[in-house]
Amino acid sequence: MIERAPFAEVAVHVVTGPRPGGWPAERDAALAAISAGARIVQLRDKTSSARELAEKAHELVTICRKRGAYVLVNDRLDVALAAGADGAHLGESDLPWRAARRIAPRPFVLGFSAATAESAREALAAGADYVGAGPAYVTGSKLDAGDPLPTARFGELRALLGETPLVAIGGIASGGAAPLVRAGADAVAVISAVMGADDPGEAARRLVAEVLAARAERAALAAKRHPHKRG
Ligand code: TZP
Ligand code: MG
Repeated sequence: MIERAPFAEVAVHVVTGPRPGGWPAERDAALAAISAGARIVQLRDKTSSARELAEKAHELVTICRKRGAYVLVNDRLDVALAAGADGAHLGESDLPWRAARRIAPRPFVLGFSAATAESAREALAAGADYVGAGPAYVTGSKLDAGDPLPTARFGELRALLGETPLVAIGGIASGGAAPLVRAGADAVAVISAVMGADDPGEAARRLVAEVLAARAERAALAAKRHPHKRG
């Protein structure tokens, strides 16, 4: 049994998505990423039935619990709760965020998608444990993702989120995480960088190292600017 790191320390969320070989291959890619240091798996699957989703979530929960990783379910709070997952990730067309928080009090983890300052304030007020913002870059994994956000947006969002982690998503691969973290993101979430990799473990390992190095750079810069402030 591996001890679970505090949620705010997590550097990389692996989000499931299409991989040749279907579910066992997608699950195994996510688990390889976990072994390589990603500490969150988000089950994202827009086509399975609720029953199938609950089975997949339950499989992930059983394995990830032993390995000190969190399991979140995209879109479906009901499935997340039924499967004993750690949390859910909800966008602007999923359950209303305040209602979700009422149904699922902490320590259940709720992440909300918010790409603008207004929406991020709403997410905070509704009780977000983290905010996901994207797309950071052009992505082929979400057809309605829209245009990439300006990198400076991650700085604006960071400034208003306080202690709440900001997770960047969308088109992030090796080399693309550091600029976002330097700008203000605390972690990155990826689908294709891991699901589409020949070696998902290696892809995750690189991303984790990149995020941690960029976080350290940002902290060092902040310490230089404000030598008496913590963090
Ligand atoms: N939300 C915004 S962009 C995106 C989601 C789910 C897709 C991320 O996938 P990829 O393959 O990492 O670009
Ligand atoms: Mg959604």
